[in-house]
Amino acid sequence: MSRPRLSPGNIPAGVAPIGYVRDRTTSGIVHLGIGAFHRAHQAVYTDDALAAGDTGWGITAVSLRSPSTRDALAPQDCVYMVEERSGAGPARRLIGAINTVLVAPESPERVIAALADPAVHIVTLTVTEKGYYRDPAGDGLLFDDPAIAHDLSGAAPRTIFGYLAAALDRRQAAGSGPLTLLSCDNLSGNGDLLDRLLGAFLARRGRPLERRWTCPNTMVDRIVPRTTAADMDGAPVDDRGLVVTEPFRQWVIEDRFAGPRPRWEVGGAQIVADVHPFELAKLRLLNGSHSTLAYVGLLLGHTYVHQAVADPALAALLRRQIDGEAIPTLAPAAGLDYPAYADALLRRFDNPALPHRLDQIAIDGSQKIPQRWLAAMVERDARGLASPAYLLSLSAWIVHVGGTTGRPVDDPLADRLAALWQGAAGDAHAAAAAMVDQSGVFPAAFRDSAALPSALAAMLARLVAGDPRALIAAITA
Ligand code: CS2
Repeated sequence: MSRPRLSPGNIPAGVAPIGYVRDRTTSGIVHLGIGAFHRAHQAVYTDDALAAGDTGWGITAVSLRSPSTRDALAPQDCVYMVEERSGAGPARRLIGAINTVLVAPESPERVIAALADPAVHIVTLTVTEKGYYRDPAGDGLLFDDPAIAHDLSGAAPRTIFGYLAAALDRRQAAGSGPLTLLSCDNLSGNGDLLDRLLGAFLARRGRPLERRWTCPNTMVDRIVPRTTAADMDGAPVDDRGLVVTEPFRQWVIEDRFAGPRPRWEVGGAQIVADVHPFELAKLRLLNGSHSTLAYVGLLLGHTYVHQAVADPALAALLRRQIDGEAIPTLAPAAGLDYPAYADALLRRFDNPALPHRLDQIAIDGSQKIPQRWLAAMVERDARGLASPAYLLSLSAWIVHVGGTTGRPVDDPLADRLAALWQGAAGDAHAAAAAMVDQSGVFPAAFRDSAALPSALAAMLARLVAGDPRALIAAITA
């Protein structure tokens, strides 16, 4: 039997309602990349600001690829539930911050017009690591990528760079106010990176612009697994926009706005002078651990994060990587207690009420591991320190992308990585060397290190030759 559809007029009992009159809000933010993470993170902080009276900060959200989110949200007037899961049971809340969803490939012009609207002061982005078209090893813009080449030709945009450039052109021509471009993706120095890549795009395009934008760095954190059919079936109403998440959320934003902003701090956002230490801790401790759990956990036969962290061998490996290898790369910073942070995040991972699939985290590893593992490894190497736990994580990634586990590999470099593995014809040393030198994932400091490539080859050889559990035991002994 079909259940009633969620809408502003049909809110089930027990769901916290919207705390403001939606009809009185207007859009001051355009968000690029409306996935579950945005709906469970920035949209929630924005909802809190709207409820506090900042009514000019509704969100016009943009799907850069598929119409599915728009098709899910539009029939329910763009409201949806955020369901927080913990041992205490679910807590549900209605979010009304999103006013409309545009599907970029259907109407590029509407997206550019929204970005150019003088009432819009902020563009937030969650386009995932690969949405930045950066060379993972070197951080430059991938000019050879067909999508970037297409956008440089001046045709209707496909990438964030084409859209932002078109909007900045129009804003300059109309004398509209400056824009804050807020990257909310898990990249090191995400704002600086966006600024650099956008600058490279504009320079190559050859039509200079007066610089009327800023790109503050941000650290975003909330675990948001992909919503499943079972999640939707368990909800008290038919909500096609449902997102499930943990109670925890954190947003640290560099105080470098180009113009006005909503009071996101009423929802708990931290507006600070320097985001870097927060960002590094989050990438290396949380995301770095996630990727280890994903690749090693899948190898050991696990499906979910909460199962993987409950495996004593994997927990020991993670502790070794966190305490023995990652934390020593983090400089002391005011307000950051790394051991306490690590303990708290291991408790967050251990949340059976929020099944988080390891294969979801394993997606796009080529775009993730440079900032999650490799940067710490090369820093350690420069100090003469070995990183056996990282080397094992990396070996598990190579085995995964080699395609030998029978699992599909979802990664923009999947074909290249599989070919490198196959070219090595079962020789682990050759496979490691090919990955390091030819994948385009490893930074020069790794490739040129006297120790790292051979140490990786030796670890990969041990992993493919024997029992992974015995290898973990040897490393963590
Ligand atoms: C995860 C992140 O999928 C992944 O790669 O590591 O999405 C992680 O859940 C979030 O960054 C948590 O804030």
